[in-house]
This record gives sequence, structure tokens and C-alpha cells, in this order.
Amino acid sequence: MSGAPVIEPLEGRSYLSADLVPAISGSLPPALVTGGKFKSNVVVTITNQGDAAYAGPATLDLLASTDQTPDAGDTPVSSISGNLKLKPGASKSFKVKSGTVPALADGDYFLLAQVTDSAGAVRSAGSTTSSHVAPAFVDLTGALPGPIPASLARGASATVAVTITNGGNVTAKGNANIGFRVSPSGTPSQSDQRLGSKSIGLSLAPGASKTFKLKFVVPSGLLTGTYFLVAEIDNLNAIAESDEGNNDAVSATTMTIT
Ligand SMILES: [Ca+2]
Ligand SMILES: [Ca+2]
Repeated sequence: MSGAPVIEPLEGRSYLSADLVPAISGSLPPALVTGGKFKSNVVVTITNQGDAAYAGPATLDLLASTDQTPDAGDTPVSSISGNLKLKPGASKSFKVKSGTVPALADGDYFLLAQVTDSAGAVRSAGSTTSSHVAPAFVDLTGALPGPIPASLARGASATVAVTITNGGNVTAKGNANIGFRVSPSGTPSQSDQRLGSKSIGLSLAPGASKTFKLKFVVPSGLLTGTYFLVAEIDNLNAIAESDEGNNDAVSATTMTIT
């Protein structure tokens, strides 16, 4: 039998202490407007991962950061302070329902949650996804999802589907004119022959797409031939956009005008 006594090494012992650790679930919207309001489903959960109960003041700071580590370059988004009571292993959740986007430079930002306890211990967690922060902008683009008529006589009309997407970070609102043209090469040019246009009332949320069925008439004077169909979104430029040069949608197939 072994006679060696079991001795717990003294250096292995530690004082009992609380340890407030934040975690973030949910995310901010992928596109945020500088200085604008945001809504979110973010929940910050603070868990006492220590082995002693915590009771005392604590501060939860939310920061916007270009990386997932807090540092002096981060920008405060909001802060809550109050008394917190948490037994070892217990958690408390805080919903971040809305807020204001700080005046940040254009870029991608993570949300950081930083907890400071009464002893000055700081623990943090970062969101897994980032949000792109930029001043308010609208950018319309278009697509012709097809099909388009394979053949059309001059003087005839046709109805085609035109999909409009707002790639901006605020709602695109206004009356947009959709101008149809025919392109022999498939590379749109302002010298393409015109088929007429259609005005539509537009209200498109950031990132949203909508498909419109639009009718055009082939002018009797159009030169016969085989063409790609071009739909230029907002061809009278009633809606200001960050990029006015990406508004031509080109059909995947050609149509023969007879
Ligand atoms: Ca555009
Ligand atoms: Ca425009």
C-alpha cells in the first residue's frame, strides 16, 4: 500500500471571485446610415463565470470597432450602468432594440460589448458579423429576367418583366422612368434606337428588389434586325444615386424586329 499522503498544493488554490463575461447574439443590419437610427435583434448576455456571487455596480458599453478587439480607437455607441446581482453561473440578458449610428468614417464595423465590474475588471465580446456604415445613398440597378419575345413586328407591343434593385442603404422613393432601347451588340449605348418608356412609382427599401411588368411599343420607323433589349432604370434621372452608370439592364436573349 502506498503510504504517501495526499496533499493539495497550496499554490493551486485561488481566492473565490466573480467574473462577468459578456456574449453577443443577433446582429445589427448589414447596412447602416451614418448618424441614422438602427433597429436590431442584438442581445448581450452577461454571465458570471466566476466562483463567487457578484453584487455591485457594473457598466455595459457598446462600441463600434473595425475589429473584434476593444481598443482606444473604438467609438462608443451606447452605455448602460446599474447594479447587478449574479450568482456563479447565472446570466442576465440586455436587448439592444434600437440606437443611433455614431458619426463613423465609411467602413465595416463590428459591435463590441464591454463589461466593467466594480473591481475595474474589463471583459468583452465582439459580434460575429460586421455592418457597413456609410452616409445615406440609393443605387438602382436593373435586370431583365426574361423571357423576351424572340420576334416582334414594327408597330407591335410587348410586355416584359423588369427587376429593379436598390443597393443603397436608404429607401429609394420617386417616379422612375424606365427607357427601353434596342442594342445590336448587347453593349448598351446612348445611340441605341429607342422603343419608348414607362414611368413607375418606386418605393424600394435598402437591398430590396421588385419586378414590374412593363409594356413598350416598337416604333414603325425602327430599323429591322436582331437586337438585345435594353431597359435603362431612371433614364430621366429623377432619383439621385451613388452610381448613375450601372442602370442599363440587358436581355440574355435577342429579339428579331421585322
Ligand atoms: Ca445606379
Ligand atoms: Ca438616377
